Amino acid sequence: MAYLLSAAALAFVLVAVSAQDSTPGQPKDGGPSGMFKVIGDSLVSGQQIFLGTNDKVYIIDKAENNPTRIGAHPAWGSEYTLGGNKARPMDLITNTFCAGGNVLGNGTWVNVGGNAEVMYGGENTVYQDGGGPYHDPDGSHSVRLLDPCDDGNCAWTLAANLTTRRWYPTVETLEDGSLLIVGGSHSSVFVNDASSTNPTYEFWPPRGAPVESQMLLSSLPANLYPLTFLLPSGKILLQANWKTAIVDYQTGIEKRLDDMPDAVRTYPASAGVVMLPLTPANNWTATVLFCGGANISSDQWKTDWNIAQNPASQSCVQLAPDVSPSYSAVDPLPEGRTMGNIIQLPNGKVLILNGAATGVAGNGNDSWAIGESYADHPLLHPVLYNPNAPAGSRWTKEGMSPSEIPRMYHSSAILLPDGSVFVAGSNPNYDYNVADNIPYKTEYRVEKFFPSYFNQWRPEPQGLPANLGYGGNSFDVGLPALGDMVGDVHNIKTAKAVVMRTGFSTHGQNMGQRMVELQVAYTMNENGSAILHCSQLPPNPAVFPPGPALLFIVVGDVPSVGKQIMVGSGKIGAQPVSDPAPLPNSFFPNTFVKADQGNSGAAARAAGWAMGAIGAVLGIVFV
Ligand SMILES: *[C@@H]1O[C@H](CO)[C@@H](O)[C@H](O)[C@H]1NC(C)=O
Ligand SMILES: *[C@@H]1O[C@H](CO)[C@@H](O)[C@H](O)[C@H]1NC(C)=O
Ligand SMILES: *[C@@H]1O[C@H](CO)[C@@H](O)[C@H](O)[C@H]1NC(C)=O
Ligand SMILES: *[C@@H]1O[C@H](CO)[C@@H](O)[C@H](O)[C@H]1NC(C)=O
Ligand SMILES: *[C@@H]1O[C@H](CO)[C@@H](O)[C@H](O)[C@H]1NC(C)=O
Ligand SMILES: *[C@@H]1O[C@H](CO)[C@@H](O)[C@H](O)[C@H]1NC(C)=O
Ligand SMILES: [Cu+2]
Repeated sequence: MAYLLSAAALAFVLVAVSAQDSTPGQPKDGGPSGMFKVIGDSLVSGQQIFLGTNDKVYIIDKAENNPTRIGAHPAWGSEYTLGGNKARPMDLITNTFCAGGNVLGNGTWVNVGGNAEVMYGGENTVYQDGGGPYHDPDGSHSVRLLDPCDDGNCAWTLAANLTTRRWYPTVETLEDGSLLIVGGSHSSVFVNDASSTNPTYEFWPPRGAPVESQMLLSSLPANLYPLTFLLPSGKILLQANWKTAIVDYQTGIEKRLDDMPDAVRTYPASAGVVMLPLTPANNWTATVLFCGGANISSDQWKTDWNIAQNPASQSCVQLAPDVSPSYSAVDPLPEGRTMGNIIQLPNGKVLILNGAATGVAGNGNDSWAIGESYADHPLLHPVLYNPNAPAGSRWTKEGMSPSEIPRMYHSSAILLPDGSVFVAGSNPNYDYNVADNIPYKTEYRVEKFFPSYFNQWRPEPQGLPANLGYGGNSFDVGLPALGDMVGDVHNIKTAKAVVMRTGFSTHGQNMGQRMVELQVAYTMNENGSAILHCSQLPPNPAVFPPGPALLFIVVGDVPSVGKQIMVGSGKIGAQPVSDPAPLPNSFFPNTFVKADQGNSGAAARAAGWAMGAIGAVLGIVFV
């Protein structure tokens, strides 16, 4: 193998270092790859979380007796600063107990619904106005708004109430950047029944009276937090209990697809559910993956048997609703899991963590409950799914170690810009509870999980845009000294640009989570640097609805640090769309092809962080 010390490459590295502000560099706060690390205290329990800015995660709990106070009452919200690993309490005003949320096309986050005011011990009141011990007025039809900020000065505000009360609603961002708010219940229940259910959807900003859904009416009782996905067709995949439909919310027409096989996936069975990456290779066709949950029939959702020891389902199925009405089985989970949080990673793989091997979501004072938990046998080990691996070998635990913290009911997880996963919550209790005899206490510890790429040198893309639209001109991203950074210049052929929304995480769902791969071409330079030519998003906002997102460049299996960008016009309303400009043909110089003969480049390929770092410092180019 020949090493060539290149003065030009060295100069380039020095320039790159001084221009670090605009280029995502290496993660500032890396950790051991495949492992969890406790990073801080969330102050309130992380029942609902979302990434607001590059540096802030917003945390929403239910109203309960958290020792952290704000004003005259306990706090049930906080803002977590990733940079300093410190949280500040925030006032959520009304009771956010099991609310839903998502982001508008203009960047404002919305948290909707919740429950009535509570008394000590989590006892429900009849709807009240905040006179109880926690000063948490009825939140069941609240609309709470937040414009995330980095200066520590933003606050939640209340907008006009929803038309109806919604406990456990789902919120989906539509292609015009407005929100669809789906289902829930009018009152405090474990699962819905005919008298509690709110079998309707409505919009925000409001578009009048709620619309009744036959699908929600026919999916009792396990239809709280119904599963929704905006499809590239502009229609909504709606899945609840054993039923499935495509809903055209413009006309109210619902088309039935096949029933869900094997297990209930909705709350409280709580499978991990995610839309797999929409890519040029699959023509941006949606496939939704459902993993785990519980095989509980509609007449078994009573608390007169020991649900906490019911084995969770191992079944994984997928559905491509625009292609076929039928589910197909894919590799089952290594072990049955309920309440798994499913996280789309920027390299296309899917991580599942948190949850339990037996039981379901929910809590109660039943004699068989574990403390108050309806689940038991926490699963501490994450599992990784590779949708592109051959059937039979898609799941792995390799290179990953377990957490020490059970994450049971009311846990959450989201991807962060550095590619790590923020993990919070767990509180299967009526009220804040850290009593010694309670096995699953109210949990405030925040962890990060570091996927395998945390021991590899990360691509350092230059010139990432701050905005992306639908179609139009392409943009160029510089990739300096690719051979040094990622071990092999041939990796340029695998380079991807991916746009991700990390979503609003609660109850095992990340509402709005999705990943779109852009069309790309490359120009590899003889000196080892490269240009990645990238199209903007496909000219269809239903592929990726407008609003904030993260943009990553992935080379080989390794993502850069992501940059927060704005997708679309930055406004709610019809999004501008244009034909995509053609990309140049990809180019790879002959010199590399020749030099490669008789030189497998194995050492370079094997080079991890250390080799990349040495190469970067010395300006060595592998030829
Ligand atoms: C590498 O080559 C490209 C294309 O000729 C050039 O634009 C770039 O400046 C070069 N980079 C370095 C570090 O010499
Ligand atoms: C986004 O739109 C909503 C609804 O009109 C509005 O309440 C909010 O203030 C807007 N946010 C921004 C940042 O303009
Ligand atoms: C559950 O039991 C606890 C402990 O006895 C009590 O404080 C609480 O009020 C009960 N909650 C409900 C909703 O029954
Ligand atoms: C929402 O409804 C509650 C009653 O549940 C009422 O007290 C409150 O004033 C309403 N809020 C707004 C902003 O209209
Ligand atoms: C689910 O449970 C039913 C009995 O309630 C059983 O007939 C069926 O085989 C089970 N399905 C699976 C996939 O285990
Ligand atoms: C890709 O999808 C678009 C939009 O649905 C369709 O018009 C086009 O024919 C598809 N292309 C291929 C190659 O299937
Ligand atoms: Cu809940």
